[in-house]
Amino acid sequence: MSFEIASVTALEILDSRSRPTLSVTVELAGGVTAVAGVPSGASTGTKEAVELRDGDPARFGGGGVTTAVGNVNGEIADQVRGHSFGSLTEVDDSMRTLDGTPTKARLGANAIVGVSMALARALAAAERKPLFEWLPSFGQPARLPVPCFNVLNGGAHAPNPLDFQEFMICPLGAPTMAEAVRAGAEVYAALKNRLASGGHSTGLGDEGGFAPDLAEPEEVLTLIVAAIEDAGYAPGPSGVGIALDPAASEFRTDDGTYRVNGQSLSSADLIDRYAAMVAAYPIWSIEDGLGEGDHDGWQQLTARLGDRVQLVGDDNFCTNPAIIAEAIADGIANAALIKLNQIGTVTETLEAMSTCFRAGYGQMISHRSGETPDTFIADLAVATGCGQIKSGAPARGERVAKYNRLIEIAHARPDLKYGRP
Ligand code: 2PG
Ligand code: MG
Repeated sequence: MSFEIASVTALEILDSRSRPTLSVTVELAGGVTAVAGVPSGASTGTKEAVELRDGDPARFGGGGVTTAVGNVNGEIADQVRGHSFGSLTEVDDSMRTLDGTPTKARLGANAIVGVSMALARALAAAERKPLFEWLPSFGQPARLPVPCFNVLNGGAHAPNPLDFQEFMICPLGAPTMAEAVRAGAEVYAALKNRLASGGHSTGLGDEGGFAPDLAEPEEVLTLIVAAIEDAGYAPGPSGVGIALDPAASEFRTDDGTYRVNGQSLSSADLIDRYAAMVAAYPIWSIEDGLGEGDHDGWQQLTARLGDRVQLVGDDNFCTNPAIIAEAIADGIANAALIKLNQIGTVTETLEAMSTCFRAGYGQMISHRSGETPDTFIADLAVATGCGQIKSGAPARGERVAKYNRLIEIAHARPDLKYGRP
């Protein structure tokens, strides 16, 4: 199918953390329009595609995105408007060529990914298909993903003393999408009660999880297991399991050791600690268990726990197909976190996922800690059949929007299976 783009425009809007981001609108020549909101991270990998910020201290402390907005309204619009294209990939490729850098640093990955997402949506609408039916897959049939609810926040996402960034509850054994979301909400409520009755704060972190003054990861895990039981679910694969994103790059020190609750740990110490946690708690997935540059540590972690636990690369992989291919060859991790804005186009995101799929690596679709109500990732998770998504707590509108979209998709397509493939 060929199509023509009539207009591409962008606006500076706010994300969930009150920082500027882009809203991008694409109009096709037939009159169909679609909008996308661009997400933004806080614990970023050094090899992520570049999020272009103005750096003008007089606006938003330097965080404005008017340059990126101007690039959409100017150079990108001039490049793509009025031409006939045969696919989304052709447009994505033409924006990459126009940018001319390997990291989308000139035009901004935030500008480019917004156009790519809005265009995908417009093309789906033009074909009168929901986005999840329009997005191409690469061999895995569409399915409803296990939602991984980040119920307790630390690290770069909360001002508490907790070094680990994310503690997620995952209703692995839920019979349906709706029941999975219900389990997430019920355990979240039970955890709130446990925290309150223990005299802890129930204030929230950036992703809607609680952010109490707890510092020891094991103490948090014990509380979460108790909350799962309080809510009437079985902790583990038949009920509700636990996934971690320690985001270890954030607490790795210059000398290569890891600082956890005031203690200095070597990579080997931290791996021992994870092994003990996996033995004591229903943990099935650990993301960024070690820091981005800790190549040897990652190999040891994979050799030690890779046959028992999903080990997800985020900061070290950056949704980059070439980096993921190298890591696969090096025996690092067994899954990748997938974030559209880490690489900057829908096409390359799908490429990263298919690279994983071909190597038998898992793929977990992810939001960013700075979000908008955009639900693109819910459709992406279903279309690609990857079976897992993390979008924060079952609270706060920008997080819940994704889970509610999954409930809608499940309702519209009762034939789709729920769970990991
Ligand atoms: C992560 C993400 C999302 P951020 O580390 O996985 O939870 O955080 O968007 O801040 O990089
Ligand atoms: Mg992460």
